[in-house]
Amino acid sequence: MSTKNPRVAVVGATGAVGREMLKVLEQRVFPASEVVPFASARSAGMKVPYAGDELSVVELKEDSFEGFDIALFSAGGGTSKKFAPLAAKQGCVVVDNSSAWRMDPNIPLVVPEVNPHDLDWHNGIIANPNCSTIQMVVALKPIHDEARIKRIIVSTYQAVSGSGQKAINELETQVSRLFNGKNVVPDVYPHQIAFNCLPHIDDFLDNGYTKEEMKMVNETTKIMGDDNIKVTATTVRVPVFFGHSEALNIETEEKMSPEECRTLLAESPGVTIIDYPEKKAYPMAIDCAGEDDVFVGRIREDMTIPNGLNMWVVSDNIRKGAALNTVQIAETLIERELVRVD
Ligand code: 25A
Ligand code: L14
Repeated sequence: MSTKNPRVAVVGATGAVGREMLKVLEQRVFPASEVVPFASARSAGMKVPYAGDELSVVELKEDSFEGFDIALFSAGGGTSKKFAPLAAKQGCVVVDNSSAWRMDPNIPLVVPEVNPHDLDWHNGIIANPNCSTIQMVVALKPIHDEARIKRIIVSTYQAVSGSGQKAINELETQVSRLFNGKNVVPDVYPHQIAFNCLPHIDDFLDNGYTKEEMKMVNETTKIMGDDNIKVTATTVRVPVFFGHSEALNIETEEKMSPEECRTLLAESPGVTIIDYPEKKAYPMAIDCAGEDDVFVGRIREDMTIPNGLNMWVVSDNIRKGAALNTVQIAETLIERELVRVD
């Protein structure tokens, strides 16, 4: 085994995110000595593309991680709960894309542009945050460092790819059936998603919020390392295939002008500014799909409070929101020589 050229397991490799993980590993020339795709028994033997080749999917079993250094998981919370501790026990560091471990105080929750130092205290499992949270904190961390964010009000416009390949197929099928005058029967979502907006992502909780909304509230303070930031969220599913969009309203301790904010974000890692109203230029999901950065535009003053800003933030939820961030965490682990389970 080598920590510079790790053997990598991709768990959930047939899913929308798993396939993108393989693509990102290839595109970034990740220094793996070997990459092996795992999924459930029903996908064993299926071929998935990687590095100009086709890899054969292997059924995930309890002893699968023997001889692996890093495992990238995206197979749902249940799979992560069961298999991530087994992997860590077998000496394989897990970067997990599910919500299973994110709020565990013994598990770092990491966005490499924001809190890479939290990787230093990992115990074999590292959690990759929720997609909507990732793009928000990449845009807001530089502002928080300069002006101290007190409160965030966020409304999201989330693509169907967040709920996996089945949901991508569902939107496609519904659009096509409706155009052909046929009825639609919702399956993944509780209601028709074609030509509609659903203010409902993940399950409802007793407090009236959805789990997705509470992920944005709780994960943000953990990643930013500041419990004083107040977050309130409304998360909405829209009929878009790839790319989550977010309207952010923030209140800061210190004043920051829209111009200062643009200049600051333009030089921040992982952020691209598209903010030219005179040219009708702003970030849009259709342009951001397939890109790596978090795109920010429509930066303007909130004129109802002394220190407030509004902005529009878009990113590819399957890339920066999931697969890319996971691979960046693995790259940072290698850089910092942290591919070790003690
Ligand atoms: O909300 P969470 O918990 O944080 O989860 C986030 C993501 O996890 C997945 C889902 O992604 C979601 O977006 N997920 C969540 N809950 C799940 C659940 N209860 C769940 N997945 C399964 N069960 P997804 O749908 O894009 O990817 C799911 C991947 O996880 C693999 N998997 C599931 N159970 C597993 C497991 N892997 C190992 N062990 C287990 N016990 C799953 O593999 C998939 O890779 P699979 O064998 O179940 O294959 C699913 C079949 O779907 C088809 N398919 C999928 N993607 C594509 C595709 N076909 C064509 N193109 C594609 N891109 C194939 O037919 C495949 O066989
Ligand atoms: O917690 O359906 O990472 O868009 C992210 C995608 C939960 C579901 C998570 C979706 C998931 C969400």
